[in-house]
Amino acid sequence: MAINPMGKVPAVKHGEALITEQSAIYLYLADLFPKAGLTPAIGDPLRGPFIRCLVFCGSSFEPAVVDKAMKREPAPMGMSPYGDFDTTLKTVSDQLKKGRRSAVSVSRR
Ligand SMILES: N[C@@H](CCC(=O)N[C@@H](CS)C(=O)NCC(=O)O)C(=O)O
Repeated sequence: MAINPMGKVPAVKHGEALITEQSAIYLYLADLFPKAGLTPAIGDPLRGPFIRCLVFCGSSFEPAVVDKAMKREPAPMGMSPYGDFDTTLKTVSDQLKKGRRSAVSVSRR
């Protein structure tokens, strides 16, 4: 709680900065250590798809999985941050099948 008042992990304290949210931590560390080559660099055609995947994790995948695990009805399609669980899972699954060097594409059932 002293590090993250929300009581959630992961959390990183770096100097005065508090960074929470997995995606933010990954980006922060990659930017901090650019020579490690942890992410596609700015200007790399894979940078956009990479950021999309990263943000998708927190904004869509995580809420979809938690709603499913808790057996909660998702919000109506037009109001749900992820649409529906099956589409969200298919988007991840299709990308994994394509491999790491291919750009992410939107998939619809
Ligand atoms: N959206 C957050 C999720 C953080 C989260 O839910 N962390 C869980 C572990 S996976 C946690 O700290 N649970 C302990 C608790 O809430 O007491 C992220 O991406 O980092």
